[in-house]
Amino acid sequence: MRAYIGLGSNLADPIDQVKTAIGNLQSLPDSQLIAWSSLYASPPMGPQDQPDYINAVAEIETALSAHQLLDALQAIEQQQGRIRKRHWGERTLDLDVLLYGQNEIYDERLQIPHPGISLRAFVLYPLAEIAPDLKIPKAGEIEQLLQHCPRDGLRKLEKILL
Ligand code: A4P
Ligand code: MG
Repeated sequence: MRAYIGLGSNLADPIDQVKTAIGNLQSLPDSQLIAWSSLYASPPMGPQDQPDYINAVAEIETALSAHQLLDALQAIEQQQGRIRKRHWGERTLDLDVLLYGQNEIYDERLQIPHPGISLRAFVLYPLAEIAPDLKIPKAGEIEQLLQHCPRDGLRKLEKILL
């Protein structure tokens, strides 16, 4: 299954956190890292008294189920010293399953497509960088979504070399 992972960090050297996490995605079981976006910086969504975020999006091909993938991503969050302070607040590393093929999953552990995708510039722009022709279940063509999503201070940084 083709899946897209959103990465975000605003604590403990966020650029390094996101680079390390993309490296860790290379070691996911039964999966292959296909592509990853540039890094992006943006002001925080939510409480404003927290540092700016670094975000990126990665594309994988995986034989894991969506729930196995979530388990593996949460293990990476733990391994990188997961700190969460408050809702929409600062964190060392957040890994979200944005899309799992064209599947729609809504249960107590997973909401896919991730509900924030179509409104969050820090998800949509990096996602469009690596998948410009993507169609998002329920939301539509990514190109259309981008046209209705202001950049909100989003800045494209470097492309990471692994
Ligand atoms: N969960 C449900 N669906 C999913 C999914 N598709 N992918 C559940 C991953 N997890 C999913 O996660 C809580 C639970 O969500 C998980 O146990 C899983 O079962 P969490 O990471 O602890 O918390 P959260 O819901 O991600 O945190 P929160 O506080 O709701 O924040 P968001 O929505 O992730 O946003 N500003 C900028 N500029 N950039 C950012 O990346 N991120 C946040 C956090 C706030 N502001 C930001 C950014
Ligand atoms: Mg999350």
